[in-house]
Amino acid sequence: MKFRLLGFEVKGDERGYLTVIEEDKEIPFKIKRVYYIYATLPGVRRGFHAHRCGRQVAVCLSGSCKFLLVDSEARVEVVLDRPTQGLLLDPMIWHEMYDFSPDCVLLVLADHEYVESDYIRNYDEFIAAARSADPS
Ligand code: T46
Repeated sequence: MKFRLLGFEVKGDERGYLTVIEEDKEIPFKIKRVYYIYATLPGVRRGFHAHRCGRQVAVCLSGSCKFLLVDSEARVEVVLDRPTQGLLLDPMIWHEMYDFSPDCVLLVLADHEYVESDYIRNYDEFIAAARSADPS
């Protein structure tokens, strides 16, 4: 599956911690857009799509949440619960986010502008497209 967990360095001293993420360094692309998801209500499940071309890195800055990731060959659950870890999502990974803690702040860095045509929101269409791209 085309996801990867990225580890970010912790710079700490007696005042606390600082982590830095830069494009083409810790983030393996140029950052075109930043958004964040927060104050998610209990029981909410979001996402339910794959991106055709866009790449993203999700970082849980506070609290925790889970991702369900699906591609043509596997379904994986990933927990994000620390600001020093990023979930790299390559194109054509179906993702759903859930179990947001009340304090969850989920930062997402994207290599693309927001365009609806980059989304596949129908699961059957996604599975058919993923299987035809990777028939093995
Ligand atoms: C993704 C997951 C992790 C915009 O106007 N601009 C934007 O850049 C974004 C991301 C969203 N919006 C609008 C579109 C909707 O009216 O904000 C509203 C909520 O977006 P959406 O329902 O797509 O949110 P999620 O949580 O289902 O998905 C988001 C991203 O859209 C998606 O790309 O990978 O987070």
